[in-house]
This record gives sequence, C-alpha cells and structure tokens, in this order.
Amino acid sequence: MAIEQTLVLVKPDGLKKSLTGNILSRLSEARLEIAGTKMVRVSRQLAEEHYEALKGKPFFEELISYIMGDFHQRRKVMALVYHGEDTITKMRRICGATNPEEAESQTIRGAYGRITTSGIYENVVHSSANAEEAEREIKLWFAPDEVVYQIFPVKVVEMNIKKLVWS
Ligand code: IDP
Ligand code: MG
Repeated sequence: MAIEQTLVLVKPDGLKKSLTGNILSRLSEARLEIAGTKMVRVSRQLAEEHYEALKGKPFFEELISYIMGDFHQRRKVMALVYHGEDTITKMRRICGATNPEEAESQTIRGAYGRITTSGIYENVVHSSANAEEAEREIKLWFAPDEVVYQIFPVKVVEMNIKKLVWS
C-alpha cells in the first residue's frame, strides 16, 4: 500500500454545529498523521477552483455558497492534510457517502449530515476522492511550507512580494 496524502475539510456546517472535535476523533481512528492544518477564509475563487469538476451541475451555485459559509454565517473552513498508508480510501470510508441520507450511520456524514429543505447536501466534511484529486486539492489549499511532509516536488523561486506581517 502506498503512502498518500489527502485533503480533508470541516465544512461550515461542521464548524457551526461545533463538530470539529468529534470529527477529528473519528478521523483519528484511522491512525494517520495530520501533516498540515489551518483555518481558511474561503473566497469565491477558491470555492470555484475546489469544485471546478462540478461546474454545470444544477446545485453548483448553492454548493459554492455553502462552502463559502453563506448559509452558516461564517466564511471559514478547517483544512487538514492527512498523511499515511492508504489515506485516501481510509478517510473516504470514515466520512461516508456523499448523500448524507445514504451514508451509513457510523460514518461522519451519516451521523451528522442532513439534506436541507432546498436540497443542499450539508455533509459536514470533504475528503479527496482519489490520488489525482488529492494532489490537486492539497496544492490548491496549502503552500509547501504549511505541510510537514512534502510528498509532492517543490522548487525555490525568488519573489519580490508584498506580505502581511505583524506591526
Ligand atoms: P464528495 O464530496 O463525496 O466527493 P462530490 O460528488 O465530489 O461528492 O460532490 C461534492 C459536494 O457537492 C458534495 O460533498 C455535496 O456537498 C455536494 N453535492 C454532490 N452531489 C449533490 C447533489 O446531488 N445535490 C446536492 N448537493 C450535492
Ligand atoms: Mg468529491
């Protein structure tokens, strides 16, 4: 089995319902390592890039609003990179099926997810579906120095940039 990394997000409904601790406990049962974590303010651009494969779906606009936090009065998600053997499959299994009504009740989505009256799947967590998606998503959400094990190639570039620092 391969050493992999995967992107997990605690979505705005998970944060609003104070589920972060429960979710991390469930995920820790896989005995994987957290290689990176941060709170992220989700811009429209980040949301659309994250879900670019779903552009054109009838629920796309609401999905973007959902992940941006519009329905839960908080523009943030918790983003994590998990690292270890067979990480992608293990995490997907603990998270459960996409449709929270179909997800088994011992999974995170089965236990805590719901479908809203307007048909949005509030399924509490995101977990990358396969290796290609995991690599794309980790690179989208994290910079190399925010992940303690850099399993993807990195390079050094010189940049003259403006940066926010403590004053
Ligand atoms: P996944 O999150 O299990 O990988 P995807 O098909 O990649 O499922 O869809 C991404 C997200 O879009 C889902 O987690 C869910 O929030 C939302 N979604 C997917 N399919 C539907 C649907 O048929 N109706 C409403 N929302 C959906
Ligand atoms: Mg997906």
